[in-house]
Amino acid sequence: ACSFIAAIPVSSFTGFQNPRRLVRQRASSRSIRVHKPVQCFSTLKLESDQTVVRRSGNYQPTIWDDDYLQSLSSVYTEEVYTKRAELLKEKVRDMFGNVSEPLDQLELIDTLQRLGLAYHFETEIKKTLQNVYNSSEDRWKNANLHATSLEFRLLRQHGYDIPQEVFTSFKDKVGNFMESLCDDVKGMLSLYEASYYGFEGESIMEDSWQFTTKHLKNVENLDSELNLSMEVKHAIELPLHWRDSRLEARWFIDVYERREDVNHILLEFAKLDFNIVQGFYQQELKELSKWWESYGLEKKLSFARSRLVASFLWGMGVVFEPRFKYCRGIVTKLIAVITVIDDVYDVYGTLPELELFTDAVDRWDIKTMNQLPDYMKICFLTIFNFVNEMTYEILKEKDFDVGMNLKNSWVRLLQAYMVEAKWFHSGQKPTLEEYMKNARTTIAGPIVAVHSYLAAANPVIEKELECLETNPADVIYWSFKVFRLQDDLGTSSDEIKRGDVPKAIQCYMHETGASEEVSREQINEMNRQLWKRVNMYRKSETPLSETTIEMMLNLVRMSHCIYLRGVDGHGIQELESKDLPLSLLFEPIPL
Ligand code: LA6
Ligand code: MN
Ligand code: MN
Ligand code: MN
Repeated sequence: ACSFIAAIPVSSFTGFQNPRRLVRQRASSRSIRVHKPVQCFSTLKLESDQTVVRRSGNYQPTIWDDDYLQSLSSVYTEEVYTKRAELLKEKVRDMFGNVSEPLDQLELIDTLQRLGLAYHFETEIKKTLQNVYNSSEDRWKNANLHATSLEFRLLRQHGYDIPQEVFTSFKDKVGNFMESLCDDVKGMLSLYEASYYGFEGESIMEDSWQFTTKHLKNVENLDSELNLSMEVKHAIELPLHWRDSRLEARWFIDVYERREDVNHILLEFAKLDFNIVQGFYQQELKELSKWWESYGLEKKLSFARSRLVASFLWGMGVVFEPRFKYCRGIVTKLIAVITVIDDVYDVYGTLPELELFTDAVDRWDIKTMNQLPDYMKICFLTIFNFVNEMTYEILKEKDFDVGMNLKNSWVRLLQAYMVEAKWFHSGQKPTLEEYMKNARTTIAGPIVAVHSYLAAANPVIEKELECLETNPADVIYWSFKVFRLQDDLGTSSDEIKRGDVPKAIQCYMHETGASEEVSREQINEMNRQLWKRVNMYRKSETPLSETTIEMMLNLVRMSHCIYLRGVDGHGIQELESKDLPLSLLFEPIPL
């Protein structure tokens, strides 16, 4: 029975001999799971007659099961609707020729972006912004706060060099923003949104944020202007720069409809396009759900989360455009699998098992799979098959072998999971810095980066791939820290109750003696500062294309939305967490 050991170096003498079949448990059981004794080698701390006490995340089964997903149907992918949408699209395209005032042009672009329609008019938007940029010299002396702020925001968003000094004309002699601006709520709101495009060290931008935040919080309850006060509330909750664009579209379409100056062509097109895209998503979800069912993890590994629909939201967050269906599917599958594997490392697996598993994935050989307990064989094969399936598809499509790139990105994730598992099982408490260094990998940003890049890029550029794998450019590096901090804000309360390593909030509390509430505020503030750095590095020299960077920032934006208000919108499916799938994926907008 020991023969396979000979081939394995001493460092991996962590194998179980002839693992027994696991006792299957139901997800609904809340009791601690006690399994049959597992026999192991003496190098392990476990004695052969010791029982393994397993924990459970007490997660609920998915509320969006395969039966539900297969029952979805949308009329909007039918030709009557897609034809009508094409017609409306041409009418909107004409609008670019019919607006000549720069402010009107900028507002058209902003409205299209917020309605979720900008992706249809990339060329027109680029051209218009270039014109605005070329002719803006004099207008910076403009006294219109809204116009200046909107222009600043859109130009920075699209990569133009615009100095913060455009706002000096709104400051008094001592350098403070003029108090009279506070009456102009629309202008203040625009300045507030613009302030999120600031770079590290830009004091005027920081002042704009301080100034507008303070005053907008006071005007949240303007009774006279319901729409405007709703917009203020919405912006204070999360600025545009950090919002997922689909979610914003769904919200903004309703707001736009109530505006006095609503353009009915834009409105109709926005609703129709939203519903058509939603119809495509539903078709994709049906296919993905069949795939997920074929693995059967929900039944086999009932201690773990089965979260296909939530995973799809992340995929949609990374790339929402219909033409990126493949990439969206890959991200969905990847995150659904990671969510299960994460539960194995955080909750269910014993330390020796986890070492064995990490090692098995590193070896990437089904011959070494037999040393794993049954439940881990299933995990191993899920990863193995998923990676091979994707490798095959990319080889077929792009003549490029990405097998080892994908596998290695998994190994890096699992090794980082291992670091956390060792901390947890030894009771060792990392410092915030130590924790974050590792946690930017365990949040899965790096592995999503490799998979989504390989799925979307054509051709694959080796230098870009290498940059994502080994030496993450600053813009990505810092943004994944935001991603991690967002997850910790949303999930760590339950994680700590369940038993886990101290997450960012607890490390911070531990180090500074601050209360949880203060620590949470500080972490939010860290995120705001991190975004400034991200904004700054976004413009620096990097092998990464604008599209690649945008995909990764979109992932981070989705984390702001999924974990909004400190709620675990990925794992928990109650209350507002249900609203996201409902409003984005399942319920069309009434026309
Ligand atoms: C978050 O769960 C989760 F499911 C992950 C797999 C993280 C990766 C990314 C997503 C969802 P949890 P942990 C895009 O909060 O253990 O358990 O890293 O992740 O904090
Ligand atoms: Mn976890
Ligand atoms: Mn984890
Ligand atoms: Mn977490």
